Amino acid sequence: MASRIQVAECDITTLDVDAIVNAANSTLLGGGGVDGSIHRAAGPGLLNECRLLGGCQTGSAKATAGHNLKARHVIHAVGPVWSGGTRGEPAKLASCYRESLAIAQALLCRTVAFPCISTGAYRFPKGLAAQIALREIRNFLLHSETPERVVVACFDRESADIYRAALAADRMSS
Ligand code: AR6
Repeated sequence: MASRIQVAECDITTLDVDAIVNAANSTLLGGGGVDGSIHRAAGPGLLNECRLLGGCQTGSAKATAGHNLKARHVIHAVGPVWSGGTRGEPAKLASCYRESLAIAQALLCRTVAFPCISTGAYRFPKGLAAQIALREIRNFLLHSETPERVVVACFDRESADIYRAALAADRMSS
């Protein structure tokens, strides 16, 4: 199972995968961080398409085309803002991963890349976010052959180290 999950330390916009997931906000109209990078790399067609989606609730996701990206699709997921963990943030983050994977499956994506949703501007603790992300990705792949491979695209060394350690522990125990 763990072999279908890979960690890459990279800019997610450069990846040649069927779909990349965006860490968006509920307007779906762009912003900073990975959202800003995806919109810059995809070009203005992405924003035009996003305008038609009518926003998206926290914990949910919606798909668009990839426009100028190598990826054919962008799945825009809206993670929770961390405010101490008592407002359902973990469940909402888990839901982002599940919904994004279900959309990727419906779009017949063989390869999907995720950023570390909510761990930047939205301040979700990185270790807890990684535990939730890996749990949801593993559970999904356990019950589905599609997508075949999921890449977690980490922008910083700290996040990549957290994911590599968690995956190594998973391999030891399986
Ligand atoms: N490739 C991969 N990961 C990236 C990239 C990139 N090019 N750029 C940043 N990251 P953030 P959030 C990492 O803040 O916390 C936006 O303004 C980053 O290091 O992008 O979900 C939206 O519009 C961090 O680990 O997203 C929302 O308003 C992770 O991506 C808000 O920020 C997420 O950081 C969403 O906040």
